[in-house]
Amino acid sequence: MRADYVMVGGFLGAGKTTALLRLAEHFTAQGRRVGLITNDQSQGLVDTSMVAAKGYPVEEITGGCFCCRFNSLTEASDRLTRDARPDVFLAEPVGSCTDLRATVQYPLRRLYGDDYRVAPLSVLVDPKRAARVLGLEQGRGFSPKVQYVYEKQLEEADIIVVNKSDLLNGEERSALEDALRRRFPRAQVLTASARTGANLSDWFDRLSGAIDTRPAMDVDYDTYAEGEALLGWLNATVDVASATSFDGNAFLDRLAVGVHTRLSAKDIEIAHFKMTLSPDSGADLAVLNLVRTDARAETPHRLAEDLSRGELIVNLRAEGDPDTLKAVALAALEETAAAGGVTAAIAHVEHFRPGRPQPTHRMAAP
Ligand SMILES: Nc1nc2c(ncn2[C@@H]2O[C@H](COP(=O)(O)OP(=O)(O)O)[C@@H](O)[C@H]2O)c(=O)[nH]1
Ligand SMILES: [Mg+2]
Repeated sequence: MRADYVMVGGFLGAGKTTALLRLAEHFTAQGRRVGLITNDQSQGLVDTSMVAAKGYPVEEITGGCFCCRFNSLTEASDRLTRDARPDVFLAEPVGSCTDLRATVQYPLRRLYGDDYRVAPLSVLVDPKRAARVLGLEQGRGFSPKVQYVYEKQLEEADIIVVNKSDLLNGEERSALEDALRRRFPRAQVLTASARTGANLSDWFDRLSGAIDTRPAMDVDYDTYAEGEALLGWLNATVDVASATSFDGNAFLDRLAVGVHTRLSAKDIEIAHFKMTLSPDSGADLAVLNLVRTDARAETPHRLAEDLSRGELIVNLRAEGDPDTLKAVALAALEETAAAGGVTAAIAHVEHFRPGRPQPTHRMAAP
């Protein structure tokens, strides 16, 4: 029996991890075994800790995207097979990556077609971000080379999923769908909400369909590399502790305000800023997300109780200099810790711009 291989792409903050967890629930309810693969340019991922907290088997591929670490992807699948024997793999590529059809989907099909049935490539979008990129709405956004990467992601999709339908009225929804269909005629377009579950069954059904075997798109790797490198990345893992117990939710909120205010003042566009705080005792997890500089922070998960010691993970991706992102995050952390009587010891921090993508394989046809 071949396992299904489902890849869910889309830009940073589109809702890939949320949607992957929905898919995992869906397949588990059908009695199937799932294995998840998260991916990032660096270690210490909020996504991995969120997926692991839900109890799903997960492998993390760090230090590069699937396309540049293709062998790590298949090795991770082999490890999952050994440990959990999944019959569905759910893989989330790095949100700043494109050309996945030529560098992952087609190579998987051609080289590992006996092991996997490769599902159509889904690309999720945040509706606000997409409306701005497509010129339907005015507002802050990314510079042209970052937008190039964004548009290339859409161009190669088998299925474009306009996510977060709960944020749209009927008119906005059809305007966005129409614009996407006009601009990307090869893609199936649908609107759903990974958060509320609305219309997800339509997406799930389409995943069992065939992939479009069109020739891979043209990509200007210089523009792609420059666009990707305009995005700064910062990851930090921090041990937080206090002699008396403290309110972890308030701590995260205050830290987010500190980072957000400073980035706004510097006119830096946030792609995705996410944090988790997990107390050392118990299995609870607080999550905070912010997906645009002019949006509000969201907290899909809160801690039920105060904590005295825990681990904070900060993942920030924004169109700005990594040194600035680090300085901003550390200043906000210091301020928040001091105000709350909390000590914050940095266990790991890294900040960088992604290097030039150099795919292991590139196949123009399936
Ligand atoms: N309103 C709304 N928010 C969503 C939905 N799906 C995801 N989000 C939020 O979007 C943010 C980014 O989600 P995440 O899954 O981490 O995105 P990723 O970077 O693409 O993996 C988080 O705050 C999610 O809670 C949705 O359907 N509706
Ligand atoms: Mg994610």
